[in-house]
Amino acid sequence: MKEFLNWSKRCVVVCVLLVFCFFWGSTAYAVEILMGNEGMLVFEPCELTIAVGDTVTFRNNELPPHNMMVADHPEYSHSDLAFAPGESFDVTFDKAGDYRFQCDPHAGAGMIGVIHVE
Ligand SMILES: [Cu+2]
Repeated sequence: MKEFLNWSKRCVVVCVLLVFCFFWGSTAYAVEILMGNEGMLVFEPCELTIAVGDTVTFRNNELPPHNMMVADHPEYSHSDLAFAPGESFDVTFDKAGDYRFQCDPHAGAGMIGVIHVE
């Protein structure tokens, strides 16, 4: 009997995890890209793949000011420079494509990235 209870408890845990994973996987998820990281003028991560409709949060981390300009896509760009630590802005990508972006003040230092929207 005790063994049966243990087994049924495990079953409940597995079921809860499965339900959790199902809902987690089905919601549009939010991703964060840090601007400036570990003393480097970089986007971290500088490449990622998201689904159509997903929102990316760009957050000031180190060495501001930063902005985020998407080549040929002013509608996704954020030209205003973020100065304050932790300052952030959200960009929702509602069309599939590969979007190359850069931080205008630091593009020459390699602060560039690409987002693949599938
Ligand atoms: Cu920058």
